[in-house]
Amino acid sequence: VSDPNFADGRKVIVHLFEWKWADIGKECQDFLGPYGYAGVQVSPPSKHITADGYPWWQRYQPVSYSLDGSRSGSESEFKDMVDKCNNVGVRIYVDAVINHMAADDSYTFPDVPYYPGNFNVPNGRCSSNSGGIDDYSNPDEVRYCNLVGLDDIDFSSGLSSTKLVQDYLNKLLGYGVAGFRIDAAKHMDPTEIENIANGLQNVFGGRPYIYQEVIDQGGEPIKAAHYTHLGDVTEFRYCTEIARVGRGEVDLGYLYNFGESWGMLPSSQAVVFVDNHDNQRGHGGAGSVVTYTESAAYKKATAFALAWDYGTTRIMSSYKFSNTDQGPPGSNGVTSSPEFNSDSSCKGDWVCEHRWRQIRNMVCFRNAAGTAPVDNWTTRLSNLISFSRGSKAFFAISNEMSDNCPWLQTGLSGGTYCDLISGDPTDSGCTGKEIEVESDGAAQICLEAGEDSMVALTYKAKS
Ligand code: LM2
Repeated sequence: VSDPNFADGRKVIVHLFEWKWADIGKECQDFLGPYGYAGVQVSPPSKHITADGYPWWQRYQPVSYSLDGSRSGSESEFKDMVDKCNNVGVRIYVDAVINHMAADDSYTFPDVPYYPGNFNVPNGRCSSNSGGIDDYSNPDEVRYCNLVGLDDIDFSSGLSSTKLVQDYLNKLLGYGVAGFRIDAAKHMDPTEIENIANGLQNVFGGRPYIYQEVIDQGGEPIKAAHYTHLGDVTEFRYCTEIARVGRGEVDLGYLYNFGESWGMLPSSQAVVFVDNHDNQRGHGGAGSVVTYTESAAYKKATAFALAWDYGTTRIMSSYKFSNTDQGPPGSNGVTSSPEFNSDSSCKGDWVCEHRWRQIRNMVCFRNAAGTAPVDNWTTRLSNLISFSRGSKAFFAISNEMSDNCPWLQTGLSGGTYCDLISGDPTDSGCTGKEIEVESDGAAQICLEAGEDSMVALTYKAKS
């Protein structure tokens, strides 16, 4: 359950939020495969409600387990996407909304079918007066009452989980999906998730990858750690800390033990991200996160996240929005396809953080670093640090107000390397900075103050 089923050498998932299946298949072939992305988290594929103004959150209100009737496309388009992506070594992870169906007073979803007897509120399992979650200090209420009015499924009898597993999750696995983000896992009993997970068929010769969305900022009785025996768990405390790194609000020197010793989950169980589709727009446990709108801080936070050896990393790929309900680019609820500039960035309202050079090259960095541990940690000035990943890769970052050119130990073998932050390696050299590493691994690294004040080298990008 904790093996992401990545193809060899790949490490990073991107959430292509609200992208259409056909566009994702193409993106796998044209971009994600070639640049070494490991997987895509796709928006919920089940049939969903439509609401006034076609907000993005329609997708979190399923009305059946049919794969026809989602804004991202049809069942056949979904299958085609999975095939295309798998063929280029990119896995698909489905955002599985399984805790609930849509908000509907009838508790009746004939296409599943589910009737009132399939839901916790009509079955008397919810103890709050309102039928909603009023008290987050009461775990039963969090799990058996309706989250923001959404009809909360009763999995206690096995009746509902059989339908869910057979008609939806196993069907997706049969199409070659590699695993699931379990939406609202905090709102489900771990034993109920376990029963569901046990019913899943194998994929890629092993168990499907499960990562559970548990928003645990501390202070509530339900903890992220209550779910780690079932699979990986999202680590939301990471978002707050990494935002401070990007914005220069924490001395970088403190990061030498960033991870579990900061009160977060063990690295092998954590799924980490700078922001997600909820907290980037003030939903879902928001907090102070950094997003594409602060691009300088965002690039630094993401680069550090990808360089540092903690957690399984997921990159957010967003669309621009001016109000927090706004659905994806398009009109009348029909999503548009992304279009690309000649520098490969996205046009218009698709942000495509995953295509930003600094971010896509740091995905290559993480792949190159592999399992090599952090080594050669150096603090020069309180806001200039560097470290290597064994002898595979080297990263330096500065939040200093001045330019600095220290000599640093890179851990790399001698030679000329292309910096992956300022440019790309080419057949004849580098489009960005070239860095000379001496035979003893030392190099003079210049970090100019301001945006992109980082240097990233890997053994693969020698010029
Ligand atoms: C999640 N994780 O646990 C998702 O990441 C999050 O995006 C989902 O909420 C939530 N759980 C349920 O799957 C989103 C959105 C909510 C929205 C719901 C359902 O953040 O604002 O709620 O999806 O569409 C909306 C309205 C809310 C209303 C509800 C029911 O905003 O005011 O509640 O629909 O009609 C009365």
